[in-house]
Amino acid sequence: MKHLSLAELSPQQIAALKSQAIETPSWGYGNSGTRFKTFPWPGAARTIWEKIEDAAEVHRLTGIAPSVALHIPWDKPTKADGSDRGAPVSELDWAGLAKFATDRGVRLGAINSNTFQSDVYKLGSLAHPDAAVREKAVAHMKECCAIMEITGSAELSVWLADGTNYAGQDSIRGRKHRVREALSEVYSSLPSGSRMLVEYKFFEPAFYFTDLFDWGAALTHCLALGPNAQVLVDLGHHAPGTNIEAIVSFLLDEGRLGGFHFNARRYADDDLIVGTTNPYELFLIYVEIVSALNSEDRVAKDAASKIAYMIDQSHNIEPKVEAMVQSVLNCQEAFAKALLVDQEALRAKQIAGDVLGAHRELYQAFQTDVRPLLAELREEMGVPADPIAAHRSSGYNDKIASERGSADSGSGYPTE
Ligand code: PSV
Ligand code: MN
Repeated sequence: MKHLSLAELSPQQIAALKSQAIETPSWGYGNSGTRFKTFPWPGAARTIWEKIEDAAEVHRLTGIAPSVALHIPWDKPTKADGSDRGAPVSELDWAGLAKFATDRGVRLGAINSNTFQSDVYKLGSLAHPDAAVREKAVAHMKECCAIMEITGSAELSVWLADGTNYAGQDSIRGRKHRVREALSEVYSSLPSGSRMLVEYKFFEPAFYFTDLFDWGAALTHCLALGPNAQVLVDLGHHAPGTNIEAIVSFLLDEGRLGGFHFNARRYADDDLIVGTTNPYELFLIYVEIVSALNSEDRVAKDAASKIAYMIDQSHNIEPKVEAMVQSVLNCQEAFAKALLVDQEALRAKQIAGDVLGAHRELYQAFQTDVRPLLAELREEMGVPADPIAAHRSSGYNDKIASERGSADSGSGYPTE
């Protein structure tokens, strides 16, 4: 395997690596599990304050995880004494939470709405047949927009659990219209300069039909909503064998790739550490991004420069902070390898019809060992050359385990 040192990279490649930014999810730091069991992890974050502390630790170790995504209402900044429990979400101390984050070297990132845990959402949220339920869901999303105003968050990430279990259960076109109308209402409440990222998923929790079932459905809504509505690609939300890098390339070319939820899957929406099951896929996704960043095409280049790179993982048997550090590092390696692709040589081989030569241009970049150069890069950035080793020897895990203890086990996601 070919090794490279940092000195062999161009100043542009080094600058690109230094400015890489991956957002980590608050929900990846707390206990979460499968529908069968949640195994408590000693020291797992119990509150949004602790989640932010863990996110700050991941940034301290890697230097490229400067923001943390929030999920509402899971991440309400309620007071420790519980005196503001039940207060309207918009009246809570979001500014204080944002300051708590910046004091620790990170900032608040995307706001994720949650319209999938209330009993009223049994038949859907934005697609629900009852207008009163749709209004509740829209009101929640507008509340998320109000939070964004205070926290300065630039993205509202919308994922709907809406769908049906049986053919005939509801009108597919009727549901599409309801989703469109509700999304338009939310879109008009977006803080200026912010974006709505529309996430799709082909199944689960609904088993027959999902209202936002693929990138085509998400894109169609985004095109109707306006330029600030863009598609969010969660790597776990595709059928096996789907060519995700082609979706990425297509959306970039349309100027509608808003962001990613990085994770890895083997069978379904497994939410495993990104890059662990198919590192080649992750590399190929980054190849498409780098190609757009380097292209003359203004639309694709602009879209690529604004991508919100976010992780969406739930760790059920892994140590939370270490798992997140590993994910961030895997994204860094994939990006570094993609930057090594010789774009000119590749183009020349493509034009010449050199099928295997062109393929090898990509594959040799994938096969390069970028670990030594990334260790050098990290030293230049003032972070540990080996973040995993640094984390393991830092005592951080023991410290949080003794301070926070083991939360009660349970199952599934936290509730309101
Ligand atoms: C749904 O599976 C999803 O990917 C959405 O992004 C949610 O917001 C997130 O997971 C919750 O974990
Ligand atoms: Mn997701």
